[in-house]
Amino acid sequence: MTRKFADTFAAALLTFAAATAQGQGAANPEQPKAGFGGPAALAADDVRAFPEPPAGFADVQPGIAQGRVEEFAYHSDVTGTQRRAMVYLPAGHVAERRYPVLYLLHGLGGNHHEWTGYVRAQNILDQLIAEGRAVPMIVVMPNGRALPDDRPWPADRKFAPEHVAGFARFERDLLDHLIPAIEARYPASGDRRQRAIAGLSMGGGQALNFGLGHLDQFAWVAGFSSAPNTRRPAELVPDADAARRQLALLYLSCGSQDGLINVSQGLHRHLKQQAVPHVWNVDGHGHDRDSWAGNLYHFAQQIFR
Ligand code: FER
Repeated sequence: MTRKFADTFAAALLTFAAATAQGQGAANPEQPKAGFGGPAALAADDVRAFPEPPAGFADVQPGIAQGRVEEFAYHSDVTGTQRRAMVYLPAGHVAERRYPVLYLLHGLGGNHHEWTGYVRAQNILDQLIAEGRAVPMIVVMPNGRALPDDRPWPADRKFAPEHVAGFARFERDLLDHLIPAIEARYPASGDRRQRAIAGLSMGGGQALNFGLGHLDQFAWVAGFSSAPNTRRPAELVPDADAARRQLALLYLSCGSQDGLINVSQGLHRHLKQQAVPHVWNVDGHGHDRDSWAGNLYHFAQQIFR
């Protein structure tokens, strides 16, 4: 049983409860199980865009230069507190160059340690950069819960509106406080073409909401297994022409075993209908690190080129 199993089950129940409240799905009590445990309802184009990464891609590999992961603190007027983010600095980085920056956001139960601790993002990046398959980049992994107390909330209050609202409040924290602080402290480029945003689950919804909502700030956007905090497709992409013009890459992924796949499917179908180019990768995983590590592996190779 994965660490995320209980979370996803709760999520599936919540999604079901919401659907039931809207009068959809009420006739079929089997629906949440069908959506969660077994394969979700897949369309013909809900398929893998890439093969599985090679074995060991998220492990420490002997003989490969390692980047440094350090804690960064900044003040936020949104929360009125000192906030923390983890920052990955690629091996061999020099102060004289400006590096592109990927903002990488965690899920509802996580914090600023989730990408390094659970997914092992630093090992994935070390290998890709060492092999020349990814551009050397700075990766900022913030705490996306913009609340005065930003520790993960207990399981029984995880879906409380005040908790979920903290993830929406992170939009101004990111744009007004974190990004300027990162660019003042690190050799980070301030160019939108050199700035990406991606996240998993709740963080996937944030990345889509904030990235597509601020195309002047982000050229590369990815949602992995995005949660129901994702804005509705028509609201996310009000101007398909602007999205086509300004996005260097829009990347959506989800596991075929993930009960939240309907969120990503809805956006994918809308983008397809609006002819907005995007990557759509449906892998064989669930709501877990296998999917997130694999999609970071593929996304990181495509950005900042
Ligand atoms: C929901 C189901 C899942 C939801 C959020 C999640 C805001 C997030 C899950 C995660 O981040 O792992 O209904 O509503």
